Amino acid sequence: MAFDLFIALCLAFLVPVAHGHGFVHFVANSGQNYTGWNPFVDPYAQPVPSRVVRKIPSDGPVADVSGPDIACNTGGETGTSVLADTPAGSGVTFQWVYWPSDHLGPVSTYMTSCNDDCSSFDASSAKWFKLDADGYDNGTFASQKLMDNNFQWTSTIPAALAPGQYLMRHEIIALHSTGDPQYYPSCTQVNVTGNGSGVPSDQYLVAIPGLYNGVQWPDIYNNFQGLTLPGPPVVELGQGSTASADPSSTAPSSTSASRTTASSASQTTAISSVPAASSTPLSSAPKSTGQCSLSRKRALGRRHSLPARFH
Ligand SMILES: *[C@@H]1O[C@H](CO)[C@@H](O)[C@H](O)[C@H]1NC(C)=O
Ligand SMILES: *[C@@H]1O[C@H](CO)[C@@H](O)[C@H](O)[C@H]1NC(C)=O
Ligand SMILES: *[C@@H]1O[C@H](CO)[C@@H](O)[C@H](O)[C@H]1NC(C)=O
Ligand SMILES: *[C@@H]1O[C@H](CO)[C@@H](O)[C@H](O)[C@H]1NC(C)=O
Ligand SMILES: [Cu+2]
Repeated sequence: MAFDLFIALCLAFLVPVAHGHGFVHFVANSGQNYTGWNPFVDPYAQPVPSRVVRKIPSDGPVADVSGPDIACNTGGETGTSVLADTPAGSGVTFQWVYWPSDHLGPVSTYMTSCNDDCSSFDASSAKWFKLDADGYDNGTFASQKLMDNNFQWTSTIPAALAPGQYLMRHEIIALHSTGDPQYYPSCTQVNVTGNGSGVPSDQYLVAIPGLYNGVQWPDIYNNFQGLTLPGPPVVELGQGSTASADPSSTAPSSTSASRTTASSASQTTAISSVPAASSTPLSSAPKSTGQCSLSRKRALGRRHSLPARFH
């Protein structure tokens, strides 16, 4: 049964459609617009280009929230040789090449220090702080907002952040397949400039993997009450200080908050050891891991001939 379905899905890839899922195609800051890592072009170029965006293998999702690939996408634990010089306090715009409108869900951007050298920094063991996270607001999913904004999402680097090398982890989560969330993380290497000395205190830090362990996303089609996003509050830096965690200022657990802010974020189990909920074979079969015998590249581009819940 499961095998027959798998074959059927593989055959369905033969029906041509226009698009895959999309990925971060450009990253623009106040000074420059950088080309991101294009998984369908860059690996085949001579020479292979160095991008400020770490490599991704495809435009498909990461499914395992407890493995290292959830940090910076598959293979993104390791760095590239270039960074985007970006002033503290300025915005960084992530430009997606495409996004399917039925892949509804949250958008968020986290950041972590590379400990002076992003090129050799293992993202999967990092502690991250949240710049922004948006789920569902007044009838609109964050993914839709991104699409409506010319497929762009802008996140602002805290003005007081100490200069140095950082990773910006920008992500869309697609919730169209109930019980089988799809994570599309992407990491950009930035060299933050400025005179700040701010270092986020522990209350703002979370491990990834860890952030999504045990998180149960709701069915967005039935009795949907809104989204509560996991993770710490949006980071706040004092006047260049490294103020230690103050328990009384910890944000309380929220209700069905749609937009996560410093005051409404839910303090979930940051580094829980609860394993990720296993997904059903039905919805996990066509994950974009190139498991069909077809060329992975071609299959990815054709996945969208299937109903949304199949990809
Ligand atoms: C970056 O450049 C690309 C290609 O020209 C363009 O499509 C995109 O809108 C630019 N992004 C920003 C934020 O300027
Ligand atoms: C909520 O959405 C409705 C319908 O689109 C719109 O008229 C209203 O202005 C929105 N409210 C806010 C606070 O954005
Ligand atoms: C980062 O920016 C600082 C300040 O402009 C500069 O001195 C340094 O060389 C940059 N580092 C890298 C690796 O580009
Ligand atoms: C950092 O401080 C120096 C010296 O005070 C100043 O010239 C420079 O403009 C400052 N840079 C920023 C980004 O504030
Ligand atoms: Cu899809």
